[in-house]
Amino acid sequence: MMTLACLDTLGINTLKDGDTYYSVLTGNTKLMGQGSTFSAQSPIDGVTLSTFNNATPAQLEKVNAELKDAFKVLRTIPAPRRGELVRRIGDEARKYKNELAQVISLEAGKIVPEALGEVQEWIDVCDFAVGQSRMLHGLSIVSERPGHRMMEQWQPLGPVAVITAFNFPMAVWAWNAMLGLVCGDPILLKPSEKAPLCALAMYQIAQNVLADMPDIPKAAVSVMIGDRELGEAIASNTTFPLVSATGSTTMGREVAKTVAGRLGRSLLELGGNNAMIVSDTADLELALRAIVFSAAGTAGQRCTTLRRLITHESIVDGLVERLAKSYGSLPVGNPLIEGNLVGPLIDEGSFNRMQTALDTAKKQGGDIICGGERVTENVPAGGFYVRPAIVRIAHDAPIVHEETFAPILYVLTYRSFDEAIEIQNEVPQGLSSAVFTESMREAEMFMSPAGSDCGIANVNIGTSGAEIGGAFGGEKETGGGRESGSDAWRNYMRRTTNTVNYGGDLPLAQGIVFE
Ligand code: UN1
Repeated sequence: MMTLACLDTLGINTLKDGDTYYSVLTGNTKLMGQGSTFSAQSPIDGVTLSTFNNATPAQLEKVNAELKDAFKVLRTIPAPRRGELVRRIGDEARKYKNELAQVISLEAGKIVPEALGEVQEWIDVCDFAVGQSRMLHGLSIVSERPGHRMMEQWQPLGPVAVITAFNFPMAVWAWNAMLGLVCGDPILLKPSEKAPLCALAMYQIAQNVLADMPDIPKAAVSVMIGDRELGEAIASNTTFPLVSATGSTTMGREVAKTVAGRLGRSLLELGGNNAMIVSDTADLELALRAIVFSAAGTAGQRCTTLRRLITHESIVDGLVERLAKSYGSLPVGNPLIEGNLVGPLIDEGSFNRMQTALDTAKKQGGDIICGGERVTENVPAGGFYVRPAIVRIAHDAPIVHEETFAPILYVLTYRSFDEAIEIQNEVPQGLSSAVFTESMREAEMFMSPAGSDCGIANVNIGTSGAEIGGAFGGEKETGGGRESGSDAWRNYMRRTTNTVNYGGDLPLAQGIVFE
């Protein structure tokens, strides 16, 4: 593929021996994995981009020793200095934005504007984290006892493991790592096996900066590339007080159980089944644009992708007709070619799951309005390109309650706004949601305690494309975690409550007399 030059520019090609890349990277140590060999293919054309050996649980032990040593140093470095590290990493990400985006496109199949947007999330969260590095505030609290005062401090937590998915290979690491670093935690990344070069690119950028900051331990930014066995070893290891995992609900359930078994903390961002309510009062021009980006963008492979359109029955026919027209003109093809808006699915398995979901929808009474078929003309051979699908179906058809990680939009109808909210909330997932309405009552109702039960509830914008400044994540099977903005930094710290006696007496709390 002609764009592989980005790997040279980013220095990723130095991270290999022969044709095989290193799987264990701690800044001090570069090792081949000792497990089985695997290779990662580009979803664009199926061509092999990289070959690795899986890192093993035994190798994790060695890395953990380095992470623990790194933590001892990192926790004592003033937080603004750790912010300086993140600021410089952000500068490098700015400098290599195009090359980084290319690696995302190659491995995840994103169209270039969306890949650039993902790198921008990394850059933005760096800025956010740099500011936060001077604002790791605790409270000061009045004491009930004379001559005492109380305060809270936020302390570094320890090494944090970050397990990521293929679809946001840079942004999700960055949300966790940039904040974790300013909080004083070394970060071990276990990336998706479908996007290992993205991990190497981020590692290399961070190590270039660390080379210039000798007071900061290099293992603060570490990577291990491995399979499920490595993931399990990480989840069960007490080295990591926090495991942050993004991916399927099935994976999250396993991680959560294992981490909870040792009473560690997990930060989960799992499946979504995101809905938009389109009211009969909605501005349909705005709604249409939002629907197409949210449902067909990223080929339906965002956890925030719009999957259920809950439409007022009086407007559904016209809306579906206009949507089908927009879908018909969506350029599907090579994501590296300007103008294409829908790139490939990640792999054949994903294509098969989409086909199965469409067959199931038909069996459950669904009517496929358009799309779903494989596109083979004017696309690179070896990639799995599809036309995004629109399916009219009942809101309670079982398939509608599942997340299929592909561009299928289920169109459902409602009569009363209360019913719309009930439909919105009736699925097991709870990530993102939206309403299009010009009615202030409906908008406020949607955001009220009796409204959407999701972590994200938007008005007159789509379900996907959240800014980094907000806390990102969702409820129910989405896992309950919040990452990125707002006060998500607290996940990466431990809170201490300090009570200080500056008096000459020793009064006990609650007025207890013990003498
Ligand atoms: C994901 O798909 O895992 O809100 C994250 C969005 C992006 C992040 C998606 N900022 O769509």
